[in-house]
Amino acid sequence: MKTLNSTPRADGFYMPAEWARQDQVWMLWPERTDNWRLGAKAVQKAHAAMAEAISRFVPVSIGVSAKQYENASTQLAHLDVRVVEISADDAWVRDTGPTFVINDKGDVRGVDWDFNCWGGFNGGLYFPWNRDQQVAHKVLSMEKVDRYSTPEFVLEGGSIHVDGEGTVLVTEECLLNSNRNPHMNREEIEAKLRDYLNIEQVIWLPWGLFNDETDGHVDNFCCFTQPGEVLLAWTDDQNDPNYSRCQQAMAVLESVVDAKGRKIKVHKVPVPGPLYSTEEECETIDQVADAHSRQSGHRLAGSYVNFLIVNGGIIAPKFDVETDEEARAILQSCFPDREIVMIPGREFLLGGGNIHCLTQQQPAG
Ligand code: KQY
Repeated sequence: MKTLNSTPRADGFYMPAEWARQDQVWMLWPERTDNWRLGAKAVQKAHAAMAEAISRFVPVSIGVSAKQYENASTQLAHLDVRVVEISADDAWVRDTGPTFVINDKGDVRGVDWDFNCWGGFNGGLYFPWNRDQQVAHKVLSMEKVDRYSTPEFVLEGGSIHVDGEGTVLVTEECLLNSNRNPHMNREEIEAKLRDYLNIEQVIWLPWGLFNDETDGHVDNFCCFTQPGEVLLAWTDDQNDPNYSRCQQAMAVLESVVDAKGRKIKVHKVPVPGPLYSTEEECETIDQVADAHSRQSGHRLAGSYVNFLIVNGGIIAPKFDVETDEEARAILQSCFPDREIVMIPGREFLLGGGNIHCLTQQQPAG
């Protein structure tokens, strides 16, 4: 693996859409007891279920710390997944893993963004995060995939969604937040996205979902379902703090065109709930000074948009609420040729994200 001094754009590489053919999907095994309840045992079970669902469609590699290697290998033994030793500070490989880019010859490379734990010392979620910062490098090295790196530019994979045809969706709440790249303005950030994703058009939604602890990652709010079409989390309840966020996103989406000059068709999917954390769920999470504290009664940023597209399938969260079946039908209508597999998503949500945040697709070469 080489670290390259150029950019994907200069070299003819671009980030493909998530629906492009995939070689594998990466995950990381969760173990932080100050983020996951019950000593992380409940979420480890949920991870095994997620690995099982994904591995029906595409090979899965799971990074595990040395400490958890034996436990994870045992819990995953019945599955056809690869367990490799990668230490990380938590399991959010969407944000700590590489963003893969491809060219027209079928070569694959990876972008290793700078990572500051969703805000560093200005709202970041835990300290330290040095192992997280090494994840992308380790994955690329293991795969012998050449690496671009942006030591001067902080970005998380969950804060971008591309259509593979020149357009990226982001939120101002996250990318313009003073806790990411305070030395850069909107134009300078757009220039980085152009150089490293090889896109032409940035669609800036003002906000992500209410109470999203990543400062409004787009992957929990709005995503492309095909070029020119997006799925947007939606509420008609004017008393829901998401109401104005949805309205503002819609106003932007109705007024822009994408890189190919297309108007955007918007599919709405209901925000589940409202969902709140319970006392029982929070009481077994370790309380430590260096990690974001989790209190009961907190409005959770639950979203059906936080799903993963895999070869032939969609792996989406369900929350045991009445909107689950409506969400399934909407996903099926957006992806008529893919099997919709819904798995329980509450355990992931309690840790601050969901299926998309916990996975990273590696496109086929
Ligand atoms: O939205 C994501 N891509 C990641 C969520 C991270 C939450 C950390 N607790």
